[in-house]
Amino acid sequence: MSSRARSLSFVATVAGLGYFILFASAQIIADWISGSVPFYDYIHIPFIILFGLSIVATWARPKAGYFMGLISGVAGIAVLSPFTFVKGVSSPANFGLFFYVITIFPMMLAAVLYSLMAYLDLRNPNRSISSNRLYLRRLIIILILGFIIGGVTVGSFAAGTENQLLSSLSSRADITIPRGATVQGNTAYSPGNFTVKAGQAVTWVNKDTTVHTVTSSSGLFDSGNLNPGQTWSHDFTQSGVYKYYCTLHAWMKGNVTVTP
Ligand SMILES: [Cu+2]
Repeated sequence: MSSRARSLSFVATVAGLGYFILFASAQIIADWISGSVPFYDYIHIPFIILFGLSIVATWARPKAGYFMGLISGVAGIAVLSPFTFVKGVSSPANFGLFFYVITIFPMMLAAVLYSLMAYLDLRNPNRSISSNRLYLRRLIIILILGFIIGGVTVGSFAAGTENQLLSSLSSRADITIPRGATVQGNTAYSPGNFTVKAGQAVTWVNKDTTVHTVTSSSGLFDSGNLNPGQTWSHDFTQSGVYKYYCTLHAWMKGNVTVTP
C-alpha cells in the first residue's frame, strides 16, 4: 500500500474520530460544571472510549485498528443520528446542536470511508493503488470538508432568519413559550399563570427553537407537538384552575385560571 494513501487514511480516521472525542468530552465537562448532565451525554461515553481505542489501534496495529475504526464509526452514526440529526438540522437557530450535527456526522463518515479503504488495502497489500484512486480519495475528503463549510455557512444565514421570524411572531398569543424554555430553571410558559374569563379562548405560541406541547395534567386538552413558530388555542368554558405541562420536557409547567 502506498504510503501517501496510508497517511491520508490515517489522518482522516484520526481527525474524524478524534473530533468526536474532543467535542463530546468538552460537552460532558461543560454540562458537569453547569450541574446537570443530560442522558445523551452518557450515550456518548462508550463511543468516546471506542473511538479512542480505535485511534490507538490504528497507530499500533493498522489492520485491526482500521477495522475497529470502521465498525465503531458505523455504530456511532447509527446510534447517534436518530437522537440528534433531524433535530439539529431542522433548527439552525439552535446553533450548538446544529454545529454539532453538521460537523460531527460528516467527520465520522470520513473516518468510516477511509478506515474501510485502508482496511481493504491492508488485506490485499500486494495490489498497487492507481493514481486515479488516489485522486478519488483526495476528492472525497475535499467533498466532505466542502459539505461542512457549506453547511455551517448556510446554517448561519438560516439561523439569523429563524431568529428574526421567531422574535417577530404575533403578540396576539396570550402565553409564550420563550427561547431556552427546555432548560430547567428558565421560564417555561410566560406568564406561568394566566387568568381568563369562562367562554374565552387562550392562545399559546412557541417562540423556542425546539418542539413543545401544551398538555392538560388531567387529560382535558392537548396541543400535540408545537413546532417553533406555531400557535395553538383552546376554549375554556368552565371556571377552575387548569394545570398543564409539556410532554417532551415534563418539568415545564403552567396554569390557566378560568373565572366565571
Ligand atoms: Cu417542551
